[in-house]
Amino acid sequence: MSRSELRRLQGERLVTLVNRVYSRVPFYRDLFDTAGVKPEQVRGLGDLVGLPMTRKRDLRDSYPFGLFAVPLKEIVRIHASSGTTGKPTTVGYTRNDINMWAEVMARVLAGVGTTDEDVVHVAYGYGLFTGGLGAHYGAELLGASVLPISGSNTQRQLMLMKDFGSSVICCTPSFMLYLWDVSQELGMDVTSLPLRVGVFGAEPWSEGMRRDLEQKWNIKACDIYGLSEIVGPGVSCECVDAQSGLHINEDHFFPEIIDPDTGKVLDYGEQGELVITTLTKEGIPLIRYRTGDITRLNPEPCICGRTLVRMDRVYGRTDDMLIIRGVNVFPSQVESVLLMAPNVEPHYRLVVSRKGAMDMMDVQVEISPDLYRNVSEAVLSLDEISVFTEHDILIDLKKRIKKNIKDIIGISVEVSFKEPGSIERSEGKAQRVIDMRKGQAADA
Ligand code: DLL
Repeated sequence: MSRSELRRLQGERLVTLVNRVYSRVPFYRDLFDTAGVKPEQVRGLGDLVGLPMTRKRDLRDSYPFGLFAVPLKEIVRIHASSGTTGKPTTVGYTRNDINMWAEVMARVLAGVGTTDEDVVHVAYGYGLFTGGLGAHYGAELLGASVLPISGSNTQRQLMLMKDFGSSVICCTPSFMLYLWDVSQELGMDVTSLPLRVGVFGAEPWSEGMRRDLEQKWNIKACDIYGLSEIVGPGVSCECVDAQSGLHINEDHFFPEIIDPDTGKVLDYGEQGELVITTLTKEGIPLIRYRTGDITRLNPEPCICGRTLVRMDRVYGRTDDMLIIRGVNVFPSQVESVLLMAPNVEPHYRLVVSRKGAMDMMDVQVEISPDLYRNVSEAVLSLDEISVFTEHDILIDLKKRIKKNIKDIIGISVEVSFKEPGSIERSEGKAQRVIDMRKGQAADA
């Protein structure tokens, strides 16, 4: 579809959406009335910018079903976020919503080269989390043979991958790393598996991590993005031809980028917070929903021929952004720098604390098994630290990583090396940050 045709379609859908939510959802009626917006004033896409925005707290405040635009009778599926910080957020899907979701997921899987000849290994978690079922329905709609293995059970995953000839895998990038670790322990040569492509998302990851996964597994690694509030996975995804930006399924999810502090809409190319309007969703339509995710948009045509706007890989969430001595830092930026260094593994965590008024960050990263063997002769554990810290190779490596972080991100950090395998592996979304400042008084 040309961009002008697409714009017309988006405009028509927006007008229908605004009228529907105003007449059906008391929350939106109040929101619009308070903002002084009448639905009949919205005649096309140009009027979107005048509409009020919505946020995660609106979903929380209306827990569990307050934002639903249809009676429960028409809802055929309910998903919910984990709700680690308070009440979960609930999302309900009508049958049409499930069909739309399957369609966008089928589209993105086709975009990474999946066909009905593939065995699609779905290792995202099945359950209230949207990853598993989202990928499942899309792959099934394409006619692929779907393996609904879900997360965990790493050894079994590897066995089935080999026996069933999985050719496409869907999971978090951190789980893919974990699978690789286990394959090495088992002495498996994963590069000779039929696996061709990985569809990785649900957490931030870097270009360095992409290169690492592609090389370890001999596959193409594509980035997929989504959030449960909007639909789940399938809001956007890279195509395998370019692997350069994630095509947003704009006919269903209209993107804007705003300055997170002022709310001002930014131009294409400018970095800011992604805001999405669901143009076709029935169960729980969202208008100008602030995702909290930082990215930017690129409308240039892609070599793959798709005309859908592309977003950059998500650098991180506004609420995961660390402020270290006044500098904004996303964990994925640290990951990029770590992956440039030789002899360290992509297993890391960032421990943030406060000493007096100073924020401190300790970058804890595993060294490679080879280096570990070299420096320890495979006997001592890194806890018996002096041998290691005084080892020339490690001293040099530490200096180099610290300098790169200082040069590229602009902060001074501590770096601690950890024994291979000692940092907890993740079967879902990796937990990269331990922020101890929350419990620490400024003068502690
Ligand atoms: O993570 C949906 C999903 C499942 C996406 C499988 C991709 C693959 P939630 O649990 O609601 O939904 O978490 C959504 O995860 O706002 C982002 O902050 C983050 N996120 C998702 N995909 C990516 C990605 C699913 N590719 C939140 N890169 C979002 C960076 C991502 N962050």
